Amino acid sequence: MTFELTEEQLLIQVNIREFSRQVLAASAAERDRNKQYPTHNLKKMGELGLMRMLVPTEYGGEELDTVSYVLALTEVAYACASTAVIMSVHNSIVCGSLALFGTEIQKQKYLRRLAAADIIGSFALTEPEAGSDPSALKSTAIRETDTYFLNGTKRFITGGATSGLFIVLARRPTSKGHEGISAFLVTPDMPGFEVGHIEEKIGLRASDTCDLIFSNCSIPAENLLGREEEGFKIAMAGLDSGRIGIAAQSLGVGMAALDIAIKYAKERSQFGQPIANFQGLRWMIAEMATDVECARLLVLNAAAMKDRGEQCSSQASMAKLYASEMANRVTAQAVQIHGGYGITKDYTVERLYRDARVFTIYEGTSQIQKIVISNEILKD
Ligand code: COS
Repeated sequence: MTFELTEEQLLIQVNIREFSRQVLAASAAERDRNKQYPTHNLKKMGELGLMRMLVPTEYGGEELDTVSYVLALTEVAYACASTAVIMSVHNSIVCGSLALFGTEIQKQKYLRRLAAADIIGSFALTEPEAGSDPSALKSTAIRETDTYFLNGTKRFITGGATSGLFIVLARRPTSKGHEGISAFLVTPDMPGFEVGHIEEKIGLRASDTCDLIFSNCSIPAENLLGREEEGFKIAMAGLDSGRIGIAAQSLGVGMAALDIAIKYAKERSQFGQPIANFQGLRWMIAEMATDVECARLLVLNAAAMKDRGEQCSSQASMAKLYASEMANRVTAQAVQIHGGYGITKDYTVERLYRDARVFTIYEGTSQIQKIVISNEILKD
């Protein structure tokens, strides 16, 4: 399987590579240390069009293809994984779901602002007792005339304390399972919205992860996204796109770890010669490069299928499964190649290793991806 990129796609890749390595990479270590949200960099990314890549031009977007998008997202992740997850959720799930399911009024009101990066979008599905099984969510939405009243707690919400728009999933009180779940567009100024506990995390420390608490939060009825009780499918479709995004993020981190490990192996001498001369390390580097290349092909394949309008849930899950596991293997090997230095804050691989850890967990664990893939393969 080879991929021939168009001139436009190559140009996007080169330009975003230059921007990411010059601008985003420069402050990534400091932001990781200080848990500092990349407000400034997101503004610059907005100016470059990175926060509206998939939005139709009629709402101020770039209307680019998914392949271009994953190329750009990979470059951003190469430089800063925290920034990449914000870019991924905003573009893949939030802008994508609004473009697909939003009303004209919702698109004019919210999609335009998201496209301009005036506000960043977040996705609020997970709850304390509904992670891998989102059909167990307990948050409720009750309609009274023109208002929905939302009650419940969302957990592990990327951008919970910083985003300006949330897609929130909640259910009709008496409903069970996939039934009765609806999606809502919620802004932090709506009465009854509160940011709860902010997590102290191992990695992706420059992107906040929070509880959101809804106490009779009043949402105008016009902020229902899609049809009533269509929420589970909206969330699943959003996650199909989201998983391609997280796969691209994982690829970027894996590529960075590989490049840094190669450079170090050539510079570091032991036994009177560069450690890159030793077969033990050469084979490790060969395996890491092969791993990265496999992930790259799966990511591009899933993105290209999406661009062709093909059903790609399974390929999105394959890309996410493989790339996220790859990022964990490759960052661990990069730390190993660095020896003792690899576990110190002075070396970038230490941050990459920590950042990669969540990739096999969020937007569906590796085990969930295997359910999606096997269900597709084994269906009648
Ligand atoms: N796109 C659109 N609709 C989808 C879909 C998709 N990718 N996947 C499932 N659906 C629909 C099904 O067609 C089905 O609809 P009908 O009832 O009309 O037939 C409905 O959703 C239920 O599907 P299914 O029975 O497959 O749901 P399950 O509860 O068995 O769950 C998994 C399926 C495990 C795949 C799902 O729960 C999942 O993705 N879990 C992980 C959630 C996750 O990623 N959490 C992380 C938090 S988000 S950061």
